[in-house]
Amino acid sequence: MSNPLKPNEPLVTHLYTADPSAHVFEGKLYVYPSHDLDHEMVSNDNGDQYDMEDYHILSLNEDLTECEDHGEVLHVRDVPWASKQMWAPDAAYRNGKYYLFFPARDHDGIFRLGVATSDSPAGPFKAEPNYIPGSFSIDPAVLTDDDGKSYVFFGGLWGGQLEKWQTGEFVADAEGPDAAAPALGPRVAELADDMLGFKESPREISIVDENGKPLTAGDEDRRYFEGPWVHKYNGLYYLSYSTGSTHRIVYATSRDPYGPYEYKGTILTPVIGWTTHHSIVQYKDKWYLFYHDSSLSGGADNKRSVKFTELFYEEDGSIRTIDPYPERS
Ligand code: FUB
Repeated sequence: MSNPLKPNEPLVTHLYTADPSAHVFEGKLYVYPSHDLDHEMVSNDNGDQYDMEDYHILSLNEDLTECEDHGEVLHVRDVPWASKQMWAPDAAYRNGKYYLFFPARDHDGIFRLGVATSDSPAGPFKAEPNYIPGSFSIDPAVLTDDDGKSYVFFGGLWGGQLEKWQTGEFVADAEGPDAAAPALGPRVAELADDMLGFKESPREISIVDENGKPLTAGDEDRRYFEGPWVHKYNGLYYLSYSTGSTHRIVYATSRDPYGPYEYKGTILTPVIGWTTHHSIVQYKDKWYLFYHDSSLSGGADNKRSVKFTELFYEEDGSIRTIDPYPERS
């Protein structure tokens, strides 16, 4: 199916899509989104309303004016370890194979990260029988660095269960740190050469202010919530993420993929709908932000649509803040 595309408009309207991870594979721009189902759910802080079951892959034509839906490429029924909630995925390429990384609840209701493989960037993907050993929480995002090493960044608060892993074990009733304490950071681990596991125990990333002080858990305008994405620009690592309860996409930079990352500012101001989730990709000589909002569904938190817009760097490497509704200003 294809639609004429305009920036800041849904890529597709025949499905609800969210959490876009955009990559250029084989010269083409692919988008790996979540697939929101068109059903009525009660919204709560546990994220029960995000009851997704499968993934579709989208790709854009050369001048980014048409979008193709490659159909269902993986369903939860074909993932032996998973029970429900196929949340934000990402994709990567290595040694002639494509890898789809995705979170889902296991049969004990605990979020884990899984991986599925394909010979084509458009799928279909076949899931590994077990989740990645040592994995937890949600929102995997993979960066393959210039030296060929691949890292997965992940983690999300509240429904994403990151608070429950502060001791290294799952503690069902654990709560987040006090407001004045350092906020929880996303996790990062180098991936094994076969991309099917971690090469090391995940490490927590520290996000600090301009004085090197860790952002606190009470600093909801800036602290990490979910949806990490790491890209490189002029040799610098840019970690961007959602602030959750304050609904922004913000970013921090570092000279080291493991951090610490220094907070820099806002990339995307709040969109319609509770969640905000994005990716950043270079295609030809331009940079793009892929994001979602709930405008097509009239504001339903669990019925979102993927959109894109151009992203600009200032001369000093900072990212210009994007208003998702420029026509309103
Ligand atoms: O789509 C389900 C969850 O909502 C994602 O995993 C989060 O990043 C948020 O967008």
